[in-house]
Amino acid sequence: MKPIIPILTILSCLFFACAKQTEQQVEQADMGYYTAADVQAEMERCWQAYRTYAWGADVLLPLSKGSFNWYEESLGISPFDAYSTLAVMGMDEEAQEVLEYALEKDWDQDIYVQVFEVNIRILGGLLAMYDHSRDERVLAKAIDFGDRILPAFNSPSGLPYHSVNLKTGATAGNRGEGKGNNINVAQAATYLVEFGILSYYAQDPKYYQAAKRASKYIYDHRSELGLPGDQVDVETGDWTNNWTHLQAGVDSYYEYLYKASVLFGDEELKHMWDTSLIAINTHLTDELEGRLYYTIVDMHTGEVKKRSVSLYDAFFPAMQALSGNLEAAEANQASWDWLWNQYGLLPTRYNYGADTVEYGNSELNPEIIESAYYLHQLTGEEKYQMMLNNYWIDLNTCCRDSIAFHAIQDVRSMQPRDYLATYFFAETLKYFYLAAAGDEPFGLEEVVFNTEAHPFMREHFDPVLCREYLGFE
Ligand code: DMJ
Repeated sequence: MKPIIPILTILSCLFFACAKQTEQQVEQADMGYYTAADVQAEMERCWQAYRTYAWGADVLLPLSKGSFNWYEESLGISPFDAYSTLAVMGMDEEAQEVLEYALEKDWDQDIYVQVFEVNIRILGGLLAMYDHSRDERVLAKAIDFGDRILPAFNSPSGLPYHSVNLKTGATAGNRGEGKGNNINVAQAATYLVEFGILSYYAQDPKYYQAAKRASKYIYDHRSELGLPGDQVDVETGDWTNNWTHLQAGVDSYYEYLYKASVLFGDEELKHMWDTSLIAINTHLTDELEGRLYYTIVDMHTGEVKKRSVSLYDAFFPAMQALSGNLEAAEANQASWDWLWNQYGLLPTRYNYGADTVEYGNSELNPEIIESAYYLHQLTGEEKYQMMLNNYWIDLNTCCRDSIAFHAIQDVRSMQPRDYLATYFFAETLKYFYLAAAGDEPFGLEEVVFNTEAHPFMREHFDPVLCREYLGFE
């Protein structure tokens, strides 16, 4: 393995510079907006709660002051998700403690884990830890983890099985839900960013090649309208559902076509994104009462199947803004903002056709905040700061408890749920913080976030070396 250029270490320290009260932040406080320091104080409080009540477990249960693990044994997901936020906020001691925890973590666990989830949270978290710390031992851990999940891609189609055993490499379908070899498109094709970064740092194309084969499979099997289905069987390679959308279950497939093209300069992915966006704009847009939605249609006919959206779909204005479609991004974000203001949080699923809440739970999700952050950065308009401030106040009103934040069972009753999702550390607090911090740790143009908001500095990826290490033309 060739040594990494030392200047990167310096750059990375600069990008993750300590939080301090800038002029901009003093101004924000004067205007009554929340500040980066407010968010950092909440990160400190919540992280302390995790350390006190759940250290080593996957998830903090803030109301019972307990913990929860996704599987029979803990994967320690919260620390992996928290590291990059601790680093961005300049919480160096806490970040170092997590780094040392990561170095001790033994992945030789005889458990089946969801490949999609551990890729974005654990591998993504480890790679961001390496991107920041340049500690070669962290890279070794990331390679070890990557090698343990790579066997998931040994299917006839090249699409990953739903789950893989971390110790043996044996694969399994989505047994919990009795869906056999069925996976959704996001589970099939959200690997380009992490596997590309791993290939780059390990100087071994095998990871990126596996990820790209999976993404290309989904793209190449798109319908005559240019749209993928939303469920696929990894053994037969056939679609098992003709519905298509950009919502939960598909979302990050699209996200990674664009983000990986930006980070690595892979033009083929850029073409895939461009053609996909045309199909999305042609067939998925739906307007009702002056609001713009991206709906659910039949992949072959374009017939609308259901006028319903999930809060996860609020990632899309960020993608539209990032890829230069500001007008559509602003219109889309306005719809999400309207929905937020109906309830004071977003419900998990809302049927805009019937104006009814389908799933009322709300889980501290980041997407609407992420999009407001992108729009604020890219337009500079104060209305996005006001929007973010509104979300910050509502979240604090509905979800803040004595030790941290918790989910909500139903936005209509605001009954609390005893759960603090790991992405709250990785994403929700980070996007709030960055939106208020301005360009202090880094500007949006300098960074690409994986879908779990783990940041990677674009300058760290040399376009010529990307071709060599990732193995694309
Ligand atoms: C996160 O784990 C990731 O952003 C994922 O892509 C889908 N959304 C959740 C949080 O809502």
